[in-house]
Amino acid sequence: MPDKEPRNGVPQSLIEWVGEVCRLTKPRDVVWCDGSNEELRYLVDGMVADGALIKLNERSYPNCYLHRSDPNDVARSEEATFICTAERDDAGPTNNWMAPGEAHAKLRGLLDGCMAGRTMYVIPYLLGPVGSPYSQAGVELTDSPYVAVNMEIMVKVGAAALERLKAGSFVRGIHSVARLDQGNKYICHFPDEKLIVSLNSNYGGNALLSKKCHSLRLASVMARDEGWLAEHMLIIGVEDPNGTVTYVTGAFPSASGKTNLAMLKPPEYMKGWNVWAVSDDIAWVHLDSEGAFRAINPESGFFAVAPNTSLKTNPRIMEMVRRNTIFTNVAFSSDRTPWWEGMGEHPRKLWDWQGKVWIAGKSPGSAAHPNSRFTTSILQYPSLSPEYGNPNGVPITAMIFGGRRSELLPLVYESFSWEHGVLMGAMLRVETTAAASGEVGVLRNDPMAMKPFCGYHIADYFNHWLSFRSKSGKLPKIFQINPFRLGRDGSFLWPGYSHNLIVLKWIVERCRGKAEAVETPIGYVPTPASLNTEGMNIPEATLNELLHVDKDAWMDELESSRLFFESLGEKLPEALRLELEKLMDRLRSAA
Ligand code: GTP
Ligand code: SPV
Ligand code: MN
Repeated sequence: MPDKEPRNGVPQSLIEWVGEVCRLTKPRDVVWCDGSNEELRYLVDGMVADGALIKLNERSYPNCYLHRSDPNDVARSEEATFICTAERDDAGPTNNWMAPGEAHAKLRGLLDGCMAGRTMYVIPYLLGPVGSPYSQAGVELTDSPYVAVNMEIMVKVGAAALERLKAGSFVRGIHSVARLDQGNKYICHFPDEKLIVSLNSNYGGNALLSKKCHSLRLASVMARDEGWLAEHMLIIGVEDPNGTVTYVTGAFPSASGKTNLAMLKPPEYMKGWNVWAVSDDIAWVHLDSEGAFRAINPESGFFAVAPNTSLKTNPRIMEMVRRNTIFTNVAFSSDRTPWWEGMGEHPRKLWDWQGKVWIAGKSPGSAAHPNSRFTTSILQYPSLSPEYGNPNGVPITAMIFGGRRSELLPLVYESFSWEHGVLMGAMLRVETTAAASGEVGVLRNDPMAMKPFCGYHIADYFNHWLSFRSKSGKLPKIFQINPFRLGRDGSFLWPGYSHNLIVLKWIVERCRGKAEAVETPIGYVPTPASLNTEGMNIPEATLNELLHVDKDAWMDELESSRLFFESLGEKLPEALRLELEKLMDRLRSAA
């Protein structure tokens, strides 16, 4: 049985706040989570008993469960996400804004009695390695046992968190499933109060408040004020055959390949190389005393996309999710083996993500939801970096921007300078995915893959990035990659997944002053020979197409970036405007 009372040593400030929220939301009882295995067992068993989780096949998927969310609650809801700052301009043109007074009034009405008849879980959590100067504490109060069990996998719940929050301030999160009323869905952030309130959703980033809400939206504001970066980035260590490990971060928008790159299994033809995962989604990047970039992963688990994960595309993920995993919105077969599109063979008959019978070739739509996901502890990942728990983080040599782009962007290229790299990130324009509600495949500006996650004015954020020029003597090199180019027949030109290690190798070698490149107007593009594609059998013409710089198409792209920058108003840094002009000039003189 979990604790119904706070244990000795829980700070008074937390006890008082929990009391305050209880008086407002009126739960039937309160559970103080300690993050123990027994507690997780108890919560999971309770959810199986009441049908919120379905136990999967114990032989093939031991201790694995399926959760089906409400069909209207299957992705992040950007339209319901608000930054609540005193001035509208502090949230900037890429965020929804609400005045704090108005937001509090509205939320108070909705919170009143919203947990009646339910249990409220108090979840103290630590983000980042134990003992790290960069770690942070938070507490989420939620009436969702689904959120509680996911949080116990995603972050460090319990003693380590209480220890940290005794020592200082902490982020407060209030979450209620309420009545899943779509018209009253709000995910509100109050940076000045370090407070998050999320109502009427039970899905992923809307409800697991440690993830995008704390680690990115609120943390990005703290990072601006304190001189560091909170980014939507994976962190990996790329090991070469000599055993040297180079640490790299990568910012790609939602459902655009972060988890798969972080968990890449080297192809047969790259003996001696390996990729070690530190993070698959979020990086907190601080400067050390020498001015070098050091990155930690605030999270302790994965909440990652299921579709297209298979033994072929990513055997390491497949191995990892075969035990102790919670699946959300996948399909399963009659023996309760999970299935999703792109996994491979399946029986003719399945139960789809809503629990309806699904017959291959007959039933409409997909069996698994396109944004179906799995939640697994990072400690279960077979190629977890030994540096994952290093309180000082890992030293970053290169930063990559990327995204889903069926045309234009080459497979990989390198920026000329820090400022040019910041421009690359700021210009990121990519196709939307099923990770957020709304249309899929629409091109939109998603600077640094942070459009939905930057908690303040995006032009100030660009300025913050530029400011590292003078703060650091060891700036990482900046690259852009795009494994999603399509050919005329609509199929991917680049096989991606494990083969992306060829691209990582080029990046690592560029950082060491090796690997050849041609100087083009947009940056350094690999020579075909420098990519070492011998092992993978790619036609020469395809490789040339993947590396081609279409100057006219780039001029159109720059025009669209110019308009986007203009829409940001006066705060746009002059240095960025200049970089864009320089890029235009280079393209013009090359044409
Ligand atoms: P979030 O967790 O939403 O932030 O997504 P993510 O950026 O971690 O993306 P993820 O690695 O989960 O990939 C999203 C989808 O793209 C999955 O269906 C992957 O199988 C697919 N994908 C990932 N990498 C590649 C690649 O190199 N090529 C192709 N064609 N598809 C890929
Ligand atoms: C994303 O959308 O970028 C995700 C999934 O990683 S969620 O946790 O829902 O934000
Ligand atoms: Mn991911």
